[in-house]
Amino acid sequence: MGEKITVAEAVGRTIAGLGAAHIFGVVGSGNFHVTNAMIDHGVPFTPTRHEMGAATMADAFSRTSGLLSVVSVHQGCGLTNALTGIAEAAKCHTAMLVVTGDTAAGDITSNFYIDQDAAVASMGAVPARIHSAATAVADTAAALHTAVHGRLTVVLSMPVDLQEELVAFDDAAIPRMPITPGPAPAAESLAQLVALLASAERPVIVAGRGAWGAKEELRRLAAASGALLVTSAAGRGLFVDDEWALDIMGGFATEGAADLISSADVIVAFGAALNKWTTRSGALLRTATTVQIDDRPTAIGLHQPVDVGIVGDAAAVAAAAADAVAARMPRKVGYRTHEVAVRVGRDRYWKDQPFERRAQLDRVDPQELTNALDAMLPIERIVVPDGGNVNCYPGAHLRVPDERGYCIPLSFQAIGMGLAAGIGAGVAQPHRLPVVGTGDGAFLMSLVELDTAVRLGLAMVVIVYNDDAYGAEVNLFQPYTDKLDLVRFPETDIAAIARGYGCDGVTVRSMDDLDAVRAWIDRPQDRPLVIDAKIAKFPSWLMARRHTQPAEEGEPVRISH
Ligand SMILES: Cc1ncc(C[n+]2csc(CCOP(=O)(O)OP(=O)(O)O)c2C)c(N)n1
Ligand SMILES: [Mg+2]
Repeated sequence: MGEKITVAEAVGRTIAGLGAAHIFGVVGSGNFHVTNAMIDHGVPFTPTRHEMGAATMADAFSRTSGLLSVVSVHQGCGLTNALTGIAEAAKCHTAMLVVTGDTAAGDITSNFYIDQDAAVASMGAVPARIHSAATAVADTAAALHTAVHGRLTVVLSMPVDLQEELVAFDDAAIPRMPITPGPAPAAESLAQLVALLASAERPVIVAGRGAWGAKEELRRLAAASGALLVTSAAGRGLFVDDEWALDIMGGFATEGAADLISSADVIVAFGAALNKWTTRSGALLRTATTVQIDDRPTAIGLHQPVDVGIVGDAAAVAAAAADAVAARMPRKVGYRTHEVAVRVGRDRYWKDQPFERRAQLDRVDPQELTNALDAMLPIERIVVPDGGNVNCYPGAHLRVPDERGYCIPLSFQAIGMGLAAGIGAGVAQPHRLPVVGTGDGAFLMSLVELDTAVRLGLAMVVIVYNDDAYGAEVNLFQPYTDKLDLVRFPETDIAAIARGYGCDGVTVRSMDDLDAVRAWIDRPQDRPLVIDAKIAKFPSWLMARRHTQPAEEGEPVRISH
């Protein structure tokens, strides 16, 4: 039978018993008891200053650790504050469980009342709820299993009246769900893949986040096929130690890397969505025969039509194909010629690309600044880019140690997620230095979580590319109008604000000012360093490229960023 405890406690103990790794949250009356129950049963808790920060930290924690994170928020307004972070996690298929209070069924007069299930569903997350005291443990276990096994963001609503009811609880009776193996690939489509790779002259294999578990199998397949390796932004870092790998495919690729990819005759994507960013709106795939492997049937062809779609596990498909290609074509050269080796060496990283330095009076060139920081900061880092004009500098120039050393919280393209994502990723990997690259607009939108980082004693570096503006908007609209006051701001002393929070703060107006950063790195670190980098004001190479490249035929010019 087991002891009698409240539903709130039973929910918390079930979540703890099923192995949740960390909770991030803001506690109110509706989630007080459940959060305490999880903590009491061994799940570490990080109190954040805003629910959006909690959701974003949890998302980044899960992405970079592969473990289940929990977000704990108050009902109604606590949940709505978290919605942007929940949408981001849902779009990125993060296994994350949000626990939240809810008003008692039918109590629409409560100030906290909203239709939580509808709100959550419209974010792309899965609504779940505690239906009764008798089903509380089963409801919780089902929600958690849906999150973990479906790689989904699930929101578990707990009506406040039910939370107080008593239920018999027994740890040993928590339902557990075995992991079921993924679908076996169809023999026919596997044979098509093998035939294509065996005859390809310039094959490229691209891995997304869905292929993280298939690193060695993919390297073997690429070696057997004479293929170059590359990742999507979400999968970045997987092949850092492979000499035949480019860094990132898509908007963040160097021009030389993009040239090598778009010259491929066969492109095979494993666990990558092939969205418009990865493919440069399809331009990188134009001449290749394309194959997409994903364990979700719905992912195949979702963003880009492909020639062959294979539903299957990335590692299993790669291993089977590697053996078959090697047997059919021993010692195949493919794309791995001496000339291509030289090009890969030259064009793999942005730090090696020539550029025109554009420093302005008391303002540094953002590319020169980023390359210098890339060389200066320890490679045991987690790079987290925010959005905006400047996002390509941290996003593409800062190198990463491996796939867990990069977290790009831009699936919803919301600015202001970088700082919290850096904190969540840092909590997941305490041996690594989070390095967040953000604009002044995104930073000032979200800086309240500096308090959380300081409280945690977290060593991290926040590079604020400060142009006193929503630079993306300035650059986007400047060609058409001079009404730009609404996206420009007076100078803000971000280093002083950061010091006020208890961080170290450095203002950079010239490259010589980076000496202070060097000194910070050399000291023992127990708090964030915020670099207020006053940067020269011009469109980044990423924005400039979008301005200069003609829209694809038939494609309307889009103003969305
Ligand atoms: C939450 C959210 N609000 C607004 C936008 C639209 N937006 C995109 S970039 C940007 C400006 C960002 O400014 P900043 O962080 O300073 O970076 P910059 O563009 O100046 O480099 C805005 C407002 C968005 N993407 N997300
Ligand atoms: Mg700005």
